[in-house]
Amino acid sequence: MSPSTLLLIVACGGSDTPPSATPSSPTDPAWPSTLGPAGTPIQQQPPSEETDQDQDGYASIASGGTDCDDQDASVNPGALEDACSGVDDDCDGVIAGGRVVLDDLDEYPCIALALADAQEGSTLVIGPGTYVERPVIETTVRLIAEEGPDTTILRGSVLATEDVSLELEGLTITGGTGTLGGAWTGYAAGGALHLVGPGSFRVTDAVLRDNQAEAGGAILVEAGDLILTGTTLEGNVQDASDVFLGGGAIYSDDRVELWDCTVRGNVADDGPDGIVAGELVVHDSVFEDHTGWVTSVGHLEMTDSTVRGVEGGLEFFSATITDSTLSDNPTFTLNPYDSLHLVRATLEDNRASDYFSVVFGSTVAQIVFEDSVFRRNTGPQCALVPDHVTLSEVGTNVYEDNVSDDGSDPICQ
Ligand SMILES: [Ca+2]
Ligand SMILES: [Ca+2]
Ligand SMILES: [Ca+2]
Repeated sequence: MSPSTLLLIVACGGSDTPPSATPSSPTDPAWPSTLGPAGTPIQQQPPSEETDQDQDGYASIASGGTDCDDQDASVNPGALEDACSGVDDDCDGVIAGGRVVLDDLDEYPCIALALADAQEGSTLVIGPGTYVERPVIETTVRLIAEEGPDTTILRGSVLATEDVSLELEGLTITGGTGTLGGAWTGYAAGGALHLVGPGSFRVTDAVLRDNQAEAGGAILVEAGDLILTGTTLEGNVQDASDVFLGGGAIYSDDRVELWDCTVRGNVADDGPDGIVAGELVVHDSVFEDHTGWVTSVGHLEMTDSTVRGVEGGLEFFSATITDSTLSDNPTFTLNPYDSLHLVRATLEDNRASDYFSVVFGSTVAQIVFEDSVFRRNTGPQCALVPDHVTLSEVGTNVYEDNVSDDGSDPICQ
């Protein structure tokens, strides 16, 4: 038997082939090559009515095909999985979604169906599972994943519409691509969370990872304060190149607070890779592994935090940085437009960019060093502080082994 004859028999479901070799659809990977000798097309035959009773183009598993429900044409390997259907739509053996309990009463297979019955102030308790959906929140609610972000995963973006506040806890959100809505007309905004507001927003013990949007890679806040606690923002991307936006992790015109958070490896197409905000308060948190500027904010208040592995720096109008360590940054500049107060801060092993000192100042900024430590920082000239800013020194500051390439004093005053 020649190979082409075998192909024809397989394609026609010949009786001398094993059931597992029976193809189910032209789009089924099991469908054999469509080219005969010398590349000539072979006439394909769809599954018979007997093997494909729901006529969705896929033969039933019982007949050797891949249709896991041959009585439902909406279920087949080519269908899109829908967490709200409660069945395995795409026949991959996994039912997306899980169990969502609304106000301790009713159960739903997905978040969106529970939201449809939610009242102002409702609580949705989300059970373990992978929820493939894009919930739209139109009334103030709490979303609580009791078993935490390791087992409770939302693949999609959340949109909280106008005047809605939101509390979200214990959830991983990944693979979101933002939503249209609010004032950001024309932009897919907030890869994981698009919060229109005005409202107040709390995100606790969550993981927002590998989301992507044109504005706010992980989170876009249009109006309202955002408080994140115990949350990781990692690998999110802002990717609109036609506007200067930044905010690979977060974009907000208002106040953002981070408590015990990690912000790691986010990317913006243009502008700061990490957080753009009107005001940013950072406690017990880490910024690391960014290949560009991490912040652009109005006022920055940082306490008990760490910045490391950054190629860029922190930009702000004014800042107070207290009891924090900024170290091992391959390219790093603290860049105040108005003022910077370092209190019990440690700056070690940072390399200023080609244009800046480690502490620079885009304008005639007022800079105060108080009881802080500066070791092994280097730069092209005036490695620590240039001469155009006003430096005040308070208490006991320690300077060791800071070196300018051109031999100039590390502090040019
Ligand atoms: Ca079928
Ligand atoms: Ca089917
Ligand atoms: Ca499935």
